[in-house]
Amino acid sequence: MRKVRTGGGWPAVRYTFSKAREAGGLWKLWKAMRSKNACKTCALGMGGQQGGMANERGMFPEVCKKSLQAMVADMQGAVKPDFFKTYSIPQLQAFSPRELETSGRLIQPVIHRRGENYYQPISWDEAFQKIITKLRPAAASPSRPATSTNGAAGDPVTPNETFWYFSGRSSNEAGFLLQVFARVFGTNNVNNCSFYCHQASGVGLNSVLGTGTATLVLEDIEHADLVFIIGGNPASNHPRLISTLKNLRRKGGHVVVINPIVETGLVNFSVPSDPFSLMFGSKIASLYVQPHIGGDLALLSGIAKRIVEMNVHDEAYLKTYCDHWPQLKAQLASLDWEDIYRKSGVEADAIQAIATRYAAAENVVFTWTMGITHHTYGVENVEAIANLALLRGMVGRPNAGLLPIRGHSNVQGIGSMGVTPKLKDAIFDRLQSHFGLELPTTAGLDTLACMEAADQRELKFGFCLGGNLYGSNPDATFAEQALSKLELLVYLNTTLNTGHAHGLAEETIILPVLARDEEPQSTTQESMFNFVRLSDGGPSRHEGPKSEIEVIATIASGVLGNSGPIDWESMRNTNRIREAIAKVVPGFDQIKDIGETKKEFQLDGRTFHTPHFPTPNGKAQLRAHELPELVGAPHELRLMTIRSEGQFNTVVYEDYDLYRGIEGRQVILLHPEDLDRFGLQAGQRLTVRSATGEMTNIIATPFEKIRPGNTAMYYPECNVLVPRTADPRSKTPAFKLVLVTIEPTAKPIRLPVLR
Ligand SMILES: Nc1nc2c(c(=O)[nH]1)N[C@H]1C(S)=C(S)[C@@H](COP(=O)(O)OP(=O)(O)OC[C@H]3O[C@@H](n4cnc5c(=O)[nH]c(N)nc54)[C@H](O)[C@@H]3O)O[C@H]1N2
Ligand SMILES: Nc1nc2c(c(=O)[nH]1)N[C@H]1C(S)=C(S)[C@@H](COP(=O)(O)OP(=O)(O)OC[C@H]3O[C@@H](n4cnc5c(=O)[nH]c(N)nc54)[C@H](O)[C@@H]3O)O[C@H]1N2
Ligand SMILES: [Mo]
Repeated sequence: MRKVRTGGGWPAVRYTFSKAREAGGLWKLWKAMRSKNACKTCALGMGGQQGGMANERGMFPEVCKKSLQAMVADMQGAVKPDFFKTYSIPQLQAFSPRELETSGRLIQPVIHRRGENYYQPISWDEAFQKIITKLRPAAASPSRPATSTNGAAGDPVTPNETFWYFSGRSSNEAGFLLQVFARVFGTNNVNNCSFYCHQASGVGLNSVLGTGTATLVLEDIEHADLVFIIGGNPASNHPRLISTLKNLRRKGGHVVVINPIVETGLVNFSVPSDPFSLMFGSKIASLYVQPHIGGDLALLSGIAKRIVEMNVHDEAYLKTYCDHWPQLKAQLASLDWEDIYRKSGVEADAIQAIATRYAAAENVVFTWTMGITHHTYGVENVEAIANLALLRGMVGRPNAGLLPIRGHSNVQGIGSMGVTPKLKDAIFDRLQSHFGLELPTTAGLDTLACMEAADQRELKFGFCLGGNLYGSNPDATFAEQALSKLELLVYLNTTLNTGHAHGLAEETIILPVLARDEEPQSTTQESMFNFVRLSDGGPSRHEGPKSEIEVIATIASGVLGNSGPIDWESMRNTNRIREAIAKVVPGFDQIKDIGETKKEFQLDGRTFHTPHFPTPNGKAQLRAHELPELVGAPHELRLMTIRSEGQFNTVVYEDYDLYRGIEGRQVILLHPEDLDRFGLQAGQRLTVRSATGEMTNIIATPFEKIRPGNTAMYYPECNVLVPRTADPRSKTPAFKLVLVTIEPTAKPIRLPVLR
C-alpha cells in the first residue's frame, strides 16, 4: 500500500493528469476548469467571473482534486442506451455508490413503477404531465379526470402531503423558484441538506449573534495569526483552505487542530500550486489535540475556563458588547476540572497549551465542520466556539471571527433563498407584498421530520432538487421504508446514486438535469464568505437533460397556471428570477442586474468588522452550557461516520482513502489498543452493531491515528448503523456519535451438500 506522509503533493498532480485522460485530454479539462462558473464542490467559492481556478480575491491558480473529480464526472459519457433495460432494480441495488456514479450522465427521463423490475424510459412530456396531474389542485383543474386512471399513485395530493428537498449544488435561481412555487402551491415542507450538515451552525450563530453565517471574509483569514480547525478535515474536504493555512504558517502564524483523528493532511500538506511547498511540504498544525468524539463541548468550556483563570479575557469587551457575561463567568468557574478532563478526554497540559496559544494571538479565526455539528448538542458546540471567540473579543473586528466551513458549493445560497421550512419574516413579508401572495402559515417540516411523516403515510409526494435524500439519511433501512410509502417521488439529478436504487416510491421518476456549467443562462451561487458569484453556464454536453429552472417553471406553470400573481412562464428567464430575488431577499439588491454587469458582490450586513450584531439590543448573547456526559460503556466504541479522500458525500469516486492510507470502504478503523482490547486481529471480518442496525464482514483495519475508544467508518455505506437521534435545536442527526459493539462475524455454516 502506498504510504502517504503529506497531503496534496505529487499524488494530486498525477491525479490531475489521470483525470485529464478520462475527460478526453488535458486541454479539454483545462478549458472546462477555466470556464467562468463557480466550482461545483465545496463552498470556498472558486471560479465565477474571476474565471475558474481563481478564488474570490482573484488569486490564481486555485484548484483542488475535488473540483477535478466533480468536473470529470460531469464530463463523462451518457448512460448506455440499453442501461436501464440491462440492469434490474435488484442489480442496481447491488451496485456500489461508485459504480452508480460512473454509469454515466443521465440523459433520458425514466420511471419505475412498484412491481416492475426495471426503470422504463418516459418522455419529458409524459413525465411533466404525471407530476402536474399529481399536484394540480382540484379547483384549478376542471380538465383533470375525476377519478385517477393510474391507480392510487395517480390520485392528486394536497399541498401538505408533499415535501420539497433541495441539495446545495443547485443555483440561487433554481432554489428560489422552487421554494416560492412550493409555498404558493401551499406547503412549507421545504428543506435542504443543511439539516444534515451545518444547520447547527446557523442556529448556534443566530442564538449568539443574530446572524447565521461567517462573520468574516476570505481576506480576514489571510491576516489572522491563529486559526482553529475544529472537527473537520479540510485537507480532504476543503483543500484550498490549506493554501491559506500554509501561508499563515509561513508568516509565523499558528494553526490549532481539534480532532479525534490525526489527519495527515492537517499535519503536513504539499500545496501543488506552490513549488516550494510541493517539493518539501508545508507544516499545517502547530498544535494537534485529540479529544474523544463528542468531547468538544467539555474541551471548549475547559479552554474558556483556563482563559478566564489566566485573566487574559477581554473584560471590557465582554461588558460592553455582550450580554450574560456574569452568568457565563460564574458557570465556567463552577465547572470541575476533573469533569472537564474526563468528558473531553483531554488533559490539563493540552488544555493549557491551547489556552496559551490563544492568549498569545492577536487575530484569531475559529473554523469548524461536521465534527462539531453532527451531535445531539451540535448547537451548543457552536455556541461554545462563539463564547470562546467572544471571550477575547475576536468577533466584530477585522482579521478575526467565526467561520463555519460549508459543504456544498451553494448550500449557503440555497439557505439565503429561503429554502427552510420557516421563512425569515422579511422574506415572508416581501414575498407577500411584492407578488400580492397569500403564503401558508402552517409549520413546515425539516428533513428528518419529512422522512418520519412519509413513514407515517402523512406525505405522499416528494420532490428532490438534486442530492441523494436516501443516501444522506441516518438509519438507511428506515429511509428506504419511509420513501417506499410515498406515491410519487421525483428526482432531479445529473448521475445515478443509491437513492435511485433504494429510495423507490410507488412510482419514481428520475429527471436528468444540466450541470451548472451547461446551463443555457447564467446562474448565481453564494460562497461561505457571503460572496455572490456569477456562473456563465455553457454548452450542454449531452442532448436530453434540461435545466433545473426550466423543469421547475414547467411544473409550476402546469400546476398553478400563469394568470395568478406569478407568471411562471416568464420565470424561465434567470434575469426575471433575479429581479424577484433582489426585491424579496434582504441584502441581494445587487443581484438584479448581475447578468449584465457581471459584478459579483459581497452580501451587505453579513460581515462583522465592528462589534455590533443583529440581535435585538445589538449585543452578542453568551450562552452557558452543561457538559454532556462522555457516553460509551467499556464494551462499546464511539463511532464517527466520515468521508474519505475519494468521495463527495454519497458519490464515491475511488475506493482508496489516500491521506489516511486506507484501502476499501467496508472497513472499521480501530486503534491497535482497541484491537488488542477486544482480542481482534487486523484484517479480521467483524460484525458492527448499533441500536439501529448491523453490518457484517467489515474489515478490522488498524489505524493508530485515531484516539483509542473511538472508531470511524465511511458514510454513506454505514448509514444503516446511524440512529435517527437528532439535535433537538437544529434537527441534525448525530452522525458523528454512534455507539457500536464489534465482534468477529460468524463464519457462514457450510451445510453438507446432499446428493
Ligand atoms: N472531498 C470531499 N469534500 C467535501 C465533501 C466530501 O464528501 N468529499 N463534502 C462536502 C460537505 S457537504 C461537507 S458538509 C464538508 C464536510 O467536511 P468535514 O466535516 O471535514 O467532513 P467529515 O468527513 O464529515 O468530517 C469529519 C472530521 O471531523 C472529525 N470528527 C469526527 N467526530 C468529531 C468530534 O466529535 N469532534 C471533533 N472535534 N472532530 C470530530 C473527523 O475525525 C474528521 O476529521 O465537506 C465538503 N467537501
Ligand atoms: N452517516 C453520515 N451521513 C451523512 C453525513 C455524514 O457525515 N455521515 N453527512 C451529511 C451531509 S454534511 C450532507 S451535506 C448530506 C449530503 O446530502 P445530499 O446533498 O443530498 O447528497 P449528495 O451525495 O451530495 O448528492 C449527490 C447527487 O447530486 C446530484 N448532482 C450533482 N450535481 C448536480 C446538479 O448540478 N444538479 C442536480 N440536480 N443534481 C446534481 C448527483 O446526481 C449526485 O448523485 O449527507 C449527510 N449524511
Ligand atoms: Mo454537508
